[in-house]
Amino acid sequence: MTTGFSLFVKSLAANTARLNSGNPSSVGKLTLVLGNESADLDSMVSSISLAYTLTQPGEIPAIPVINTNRTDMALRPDCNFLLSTTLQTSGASIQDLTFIDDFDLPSVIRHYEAAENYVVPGELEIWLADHNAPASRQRYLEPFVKGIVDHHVDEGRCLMAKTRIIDMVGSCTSLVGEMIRDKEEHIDPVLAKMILAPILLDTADLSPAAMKATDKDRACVSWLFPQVQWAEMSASSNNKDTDEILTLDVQNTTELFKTLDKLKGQVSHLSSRDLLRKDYKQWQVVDLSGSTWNVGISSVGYRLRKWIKRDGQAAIVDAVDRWIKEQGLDIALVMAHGKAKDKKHGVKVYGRDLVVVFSKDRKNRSQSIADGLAKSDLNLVPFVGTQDTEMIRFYSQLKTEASRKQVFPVVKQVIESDRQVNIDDEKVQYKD
Ligand SMILES: [Mn+2]
Repeated sequence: MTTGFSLFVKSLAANTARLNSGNPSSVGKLTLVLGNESADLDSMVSSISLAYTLTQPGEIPAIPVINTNRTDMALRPDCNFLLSTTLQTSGASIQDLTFIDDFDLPSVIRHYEAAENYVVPGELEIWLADHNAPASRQRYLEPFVKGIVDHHVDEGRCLMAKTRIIDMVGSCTSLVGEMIRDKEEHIDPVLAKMILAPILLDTADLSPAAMKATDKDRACVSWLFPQVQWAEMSASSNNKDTDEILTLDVQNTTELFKTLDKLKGQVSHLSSRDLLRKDYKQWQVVDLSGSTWNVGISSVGYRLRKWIKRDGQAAIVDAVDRWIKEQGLDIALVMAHGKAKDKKHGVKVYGRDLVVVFSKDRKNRSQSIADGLAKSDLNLVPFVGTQDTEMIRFYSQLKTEASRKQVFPVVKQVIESDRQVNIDDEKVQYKD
């Protein structure tokens, strides 16, 4: 059966060449659907499925853009596996996808900027999936953003976008799923499995304990479930040996979740640098003195205690320092999270650690920023067994449900309300 989805998937292979053709507008309207720069499964599937549903029959297909370098796919075995398997079933491959380093995005944009006066307005449309403001390195996209579908705190940008769907559900893919469902109740079974996957991964299989799933996520899963082709229960499926064979031929949502979660959790072989860049986002925040801070947050699925045991505190700090230099950061936050054995009860419990590292240039601000973070509702307590310095703080984050989605707004608020205090100001205060 050839469905709209398999036609769309087969069209992916032509996209990169079109963007590199030197004149992308010669074939008419260009719609780019960008995921966010952390490029997790939610982001990738959101941009692919949103590009699919934005494409009208008979029109030139919208182009999903994976907002990370092509080689970085190796750091994301869960994405690699789900996408290669589903795309293959539809007669395509992961090679056919367009990654951010496959073409020169600024030059494509310049082409439309130059043409704006004599090309019909709306010839270039940018859609943001899984983020609501372009990444700090992609700010120049802002005038072209026509649509947003996202589940992060609204950063209040791109207010001219004609579509702004921002709803803090568990998975952005649930919002795209809702849009697809409005147009077509019955979808291709491969698409159903593709969009079900990130919803399960982001909500821990809709687990109430994880407190991530909302009614919209649950509704989307209920809609998708009967449309997925599940594997038949068979005698061999209980055979332990088959556990080692990686397959999407699963019988239910729990098996699908476990397969992907296991892949996503395979990080212990990664170097400190790869751990820092695997799931990374960067922003710009302006403080009360009018100074701009480059803020980088790495989400690391590896607990700090284990990491220190493996590499040592000094090597980790060194890797973060190098990362700060490489990315030009003022402050780097490393959110280490995952299950670890609870010493008291001997059972594995989910927890979070936070490392905050300042650049040398911001040394004089580290105390007030750290104080601001300590006063926040993240419930930070000093990490036991590490040495803090003026530029580095280690914490246990007791508010474990706060992921980067909640932590960034806190950091932003703390920096925005902080300012450079010089010695003269302090003298004035003493006089009072
Ligand atoms: Mn997301």
